[in-house]
Amino acid sequence: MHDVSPAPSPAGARGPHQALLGLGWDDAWSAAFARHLAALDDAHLARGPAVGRVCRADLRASDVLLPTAHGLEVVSTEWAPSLRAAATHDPTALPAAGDWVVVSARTRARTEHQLDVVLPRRTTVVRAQVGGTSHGQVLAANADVAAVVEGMVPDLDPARVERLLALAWSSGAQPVVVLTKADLAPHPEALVREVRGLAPGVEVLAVATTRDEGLGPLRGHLADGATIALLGASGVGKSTLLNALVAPGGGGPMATRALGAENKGRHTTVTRELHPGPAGGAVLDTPGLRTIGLDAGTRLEAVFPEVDELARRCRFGDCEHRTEPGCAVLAAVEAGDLPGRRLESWRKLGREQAYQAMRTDRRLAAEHRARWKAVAQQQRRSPKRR
Ligand SMILES: Nc1nc2c(ncn2[C@@H]2O[C@H](COP(=O)(O)OP(=O)(O)OP(=O)(O)O)[C@@H](O)[C@H]2O)c(=O)[nH]1
Ligand SMILES: [Mg+2]
Ligand SMILES: [Zn+2]
Repeated sequence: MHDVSPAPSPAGARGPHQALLGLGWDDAWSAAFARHLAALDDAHLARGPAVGRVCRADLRASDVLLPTAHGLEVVSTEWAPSLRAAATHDPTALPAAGDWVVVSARTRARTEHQLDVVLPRRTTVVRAQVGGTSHGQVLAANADVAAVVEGMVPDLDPARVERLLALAWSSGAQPVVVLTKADLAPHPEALVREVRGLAPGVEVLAVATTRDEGLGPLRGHLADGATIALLGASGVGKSTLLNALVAPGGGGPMATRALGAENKGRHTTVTRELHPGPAGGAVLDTPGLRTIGLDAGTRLEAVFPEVDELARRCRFGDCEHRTEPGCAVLAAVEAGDLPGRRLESWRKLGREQAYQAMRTDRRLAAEHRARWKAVAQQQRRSPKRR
C-alpha cells in the first residue's frame, strides 16, 4: 500500500521527501542511512528499506511517520527480531519517540512494516529508572531543544526546574525553560527573574499558552526545523503547549488535562508522542514526570556553573563544602551571594548522580565478567592449535 521509497536526499529532494526535510532530515542523517543501506544484502534491499521517524513508541511496537506520495503517513511497525534481541541487554536500544529509523516491508504486498534499525541518536533525554535496572529510560530522541516546562501557578518549584535542567543539559539538546500560566500569576516578572537566577546561560520564557502569548521564540525554533521536547511535571501545561504550537487556532492532537479536582488526571498524557509542526519542526510531548531520576552521565556542572566556579577557589582540592576551612562555597552562602537552597540542590543531585554512576559501574563490571566467561568457555571448546 505504501510506496516505500528509496533514500531521500536533501540535495535533490522532491515530492514525498520534502515532508521529511521539514521534520529535520538532513545530509548527516542521509549519510547514516546510506551507510546502513550499503551493508544490506539483496534480499533485504528487495524489501524496500525506507526512512521514517518514530512518532509513538510503546512496549511492543512503534508508530512511524513515513513519507508517501500523499505526504507523511503514520504506519505501525513491528520490531525486527535483532532489535528485540539487542534490547534484552540494553532497553535504551529500543525505538523511542523522535528516533530516525529504517522500516521495510514485512510482506510482499507491503501492507505490514518492520522497524529494522534505529539510526544512531544525536541527542537523548534519558532518565534513570526507579529501582530494577540501572539502564535509563529514553524519554525523547533527537530533540534539538529540550524545553523544561514549569507552571508559574499553583507553585513554581525551583528544585524541580534544576533537576529537569540537569536532564536537559545531559541530553545534548539546547535547554530552554518555559514558564506557563503567566496569565494566572500575580507577578510573573518576579518568577522569571527567580528562574533566570537558577538557570545560568539558559533562555527563560514566560508564556500564557491559552491566550497564545509569549510563544514566538518556540515557534521560531520550529520554523528552523527544530524538534522541541517538552519535559515537566503533570499538569504544568505540556500538552496545551503542544497543541498551541502544532495546531495554532485550535483542534490540536493531544487531549489536555482538565482543571478541577473531579477531573483530575483525566487527560493526563500517557505516551511519548512526536507531532510535526505546521511549517516544519516537530514537538515531542511526554507524560508528566513524577520521578525524575538522574542518569549516571548527568552533567551537573552545566546546571550549577557558579558552584563549580566557587569550588575552584576552595583551599582544599577535595573540599566537600561542609565544614572545611577556607571553603569559598560556604563563604558565598554566608555572604548571601549563593542561596543556601541552591547548594542543597547541588548536593542532593550530586549524591543521586554518584549513586547512579555506581550502579552503572557495577552493571558494566558484571557484563564484562560474563563476556570473559563466555569467551573462555568458547576457547575451551575449540582449542586453537599452536
Ligand atoms: N490559564 C492557563 N492555563 C493553562 C496554561 N497552560 C495550560 N493550562 C491549563 O492547565 C491544565 C493542564 O494542562 P495540560 O497541558 O494537560 O498539562 P500536561 O503538562 O500535559 O499534563 P500531563 O499530561 O498530565 O503531564 C489544563 O487545564 C490547561 O488548560 C496557561 O498558560 N494558562
Ligand atoms: Mg499532557
Ligand atoms: Zn569548599
